[in-house]
Amino acid sequence: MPTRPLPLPTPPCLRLELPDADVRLWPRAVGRERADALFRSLRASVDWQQEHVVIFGARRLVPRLVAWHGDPDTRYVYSGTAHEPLAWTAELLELRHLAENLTGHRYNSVLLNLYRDGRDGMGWHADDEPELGAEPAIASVSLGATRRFRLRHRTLKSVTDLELGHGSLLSMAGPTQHHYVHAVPKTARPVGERINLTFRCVSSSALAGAGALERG
Ligand SMILES: O=C(O)CCC(=O)C(=O)O
Repeated sequence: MPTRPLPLPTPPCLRLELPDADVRLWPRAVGRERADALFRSLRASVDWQQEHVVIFGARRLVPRLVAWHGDPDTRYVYSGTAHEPLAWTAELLELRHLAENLTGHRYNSVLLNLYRDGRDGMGWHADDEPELGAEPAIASVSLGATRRFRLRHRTLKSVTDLELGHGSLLSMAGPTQHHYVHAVPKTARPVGERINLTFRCVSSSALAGAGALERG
């Protein structure tokens, strides 16, 4: 009698008890060895770019390196320039598949951030650009050094801190982006490199006037 392959075990998921939010965390979505290999490969193969923003006329470097990949119609406009997506690679498709399977949402693009050390970070913002739709679903995969991720309720001002470790997946969906902002603070602690990938679903008909990368 033919045997069926056993279903792969689903990694454990924590649902955060937060008002006005749908936030779930899979601390070990990617196994250790695969996460090590993905980190090494993405670090070496991605075309990491140092972007800048102009704030009150002053040109400032964004404190991290970035790359934008996705379907051909998922271009982003920021800093006055339309950024065409780079093509999906095997590793990015593998992670997108994992993110879609675990979260139940579909993604057509991914923003990659490389935090070189504790001097790199991301300021408070929400992923609420119009092209992400009414209730944006974001799946955020972390590889490399553990960094603190802060979520702050816009009106209650309550702050929740998560430590996003190697191979973790954080899902933010439903009303989360309307009610919360989030940040990855810089740190004086010695900390190694970290790659974060935020999978998104960008509407092909809308272009952002100020996109996700214009963040301090
Ligand atoms: O690096 C992270 O964990 C967060 C990234 C993020 O907030 C973003 O790409 O909008």
